[in-house]
Amino acid sequence: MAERLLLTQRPAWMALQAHAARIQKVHLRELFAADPQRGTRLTAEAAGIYLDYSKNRLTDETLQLLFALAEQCDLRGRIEAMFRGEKINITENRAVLHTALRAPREAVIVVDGQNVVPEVHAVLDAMSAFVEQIHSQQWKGFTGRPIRNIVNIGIGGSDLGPVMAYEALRFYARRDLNFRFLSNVDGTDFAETVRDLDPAETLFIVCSKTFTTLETMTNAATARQWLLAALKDPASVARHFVAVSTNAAEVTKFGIDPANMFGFWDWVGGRYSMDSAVGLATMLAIGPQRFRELLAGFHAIDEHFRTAPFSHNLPVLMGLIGLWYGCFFGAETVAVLPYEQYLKRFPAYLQQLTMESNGKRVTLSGVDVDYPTGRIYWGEPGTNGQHSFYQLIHQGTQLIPCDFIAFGQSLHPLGRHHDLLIANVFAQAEALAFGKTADEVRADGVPEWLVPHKTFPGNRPSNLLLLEKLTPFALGTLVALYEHIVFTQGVVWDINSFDQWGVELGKVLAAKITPELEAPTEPDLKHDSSTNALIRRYRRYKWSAPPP
Ligand code: G6Q
Repeated sequence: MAERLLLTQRPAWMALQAHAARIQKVHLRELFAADPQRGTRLTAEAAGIYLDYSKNRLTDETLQLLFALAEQCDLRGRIEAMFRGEKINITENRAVLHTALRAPREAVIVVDGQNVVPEVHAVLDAMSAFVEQIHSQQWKGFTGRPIRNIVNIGIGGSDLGPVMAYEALRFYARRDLNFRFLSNVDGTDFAETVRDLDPAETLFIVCSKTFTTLETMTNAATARQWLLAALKDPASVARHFVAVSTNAAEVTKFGIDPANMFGFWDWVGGRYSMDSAVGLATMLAIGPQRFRELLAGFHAIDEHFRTAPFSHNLPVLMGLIGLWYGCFFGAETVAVLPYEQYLKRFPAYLQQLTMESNGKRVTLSGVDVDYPTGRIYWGEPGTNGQHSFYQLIHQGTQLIPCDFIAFGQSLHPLGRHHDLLIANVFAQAEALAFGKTADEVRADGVPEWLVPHKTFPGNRPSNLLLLEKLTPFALGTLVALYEHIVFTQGVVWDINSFDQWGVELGKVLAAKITPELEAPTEPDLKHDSSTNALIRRYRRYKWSAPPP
């Protein structure tokens, strides 16, 4: 184990600081001019992902220093600790073993003296059997009708993964089943989700690790009422609800047959769970075989992350390059820009994965950090974003490193569409890196007063991930890539990427405020003056509303 120094006292960190002062003055134009091979040399490839990181503001020396920093932070040892099932989530005293969810049947991963891999495969087998029953229509609704609608009720990690994967893999999804994802406690979400559904043909998956989450349990209870209003018999619940959870007692209390509960374990964090039973909706959509291909994609990147030298290791490279901008260039955000319409929910998924994991301000030993940690992830699919926020990335005052994601083959090859799409992603990365100088603008005959407006400074960094085709396997590789980027950065920052205490306070306060909104007469309010006034105004609006 490396000596435990504060990050900013590590020799590589200090060297990077001095080095950054030099690199900040260098333009990507100069770096490319100095090395004609740069565009092929600064690339890496694994599990079908080709990463071009040449358009980043770095040199070989930068990379060496970043690798040295990773070594000094014992990244190698920490990777092994995670894969071995050590309880690296120290604030919750838990192992972090999402990698076990995609381990092959014969693998052995021991947690608390027990090999967890057989359990993982037992759940996958149970999920597969259930999916076959729905697909073959052996499983029928209470009135004997086949299931045509699947509604996943969950939130956060029990929603964002399933919905992202469903959208991403829709090309492979059964079109005879209608999938909906209900998450928000806002009644509008429930109303719009079920408005055109027939209860007799609808199956709800109540997806909640704890089975106590306010939003999910509120929606599940409303769904239960909705079903019973139509089918009248409490026995119908067992035919129209299944659960994904670790809490068998609460599942049974709800009326779900425990035989129809698909379990997972406390060593799977919510935002790392889309490849566990939380993926039941995904498996229902794409079938067990393709779900296993998805898992194989995850596993391929796991193996790569665990074994490849840092210099060729995609998550390590991307994690360290991201950290380089966050810590040494003041970059506060990262744009993730998939040029693939099916990945439209991928940035939203990554927001939770990255920001809930690395939005931390104390080290593992509880000391305040004196360097920036988790950055803001955001993005939209291209080319749409080009007609909206790219302006700021090209000519604004902030440095926004971009991750572009593109595929060599379209799932819908229509005329010139795909060439046009891909020409745009390559063009954007090129324009960001090299820009357009004032002289180049003048050479176009632009009048002098307009030149500053039409000049592109360039030197705006990006990674480009190019894959052959969006398949379940490819999606698995992409998600695992970002999971391990998060891990790499969390290790260097010396933070716990696997807890989320920051979501608790709001929950506690909301539980206090709810009865204050519901009380028939105004209660004694003891909040701050702003919160008190807002509660009073809400109560006025609420009680003045006409009855529904
Ligand atoms: C994820 C978080 C959080 C969690 C949701 C849902 O890492 O822990 O987003 O997934 O709060 O929790 P349940 O699955 O327990 O309902």
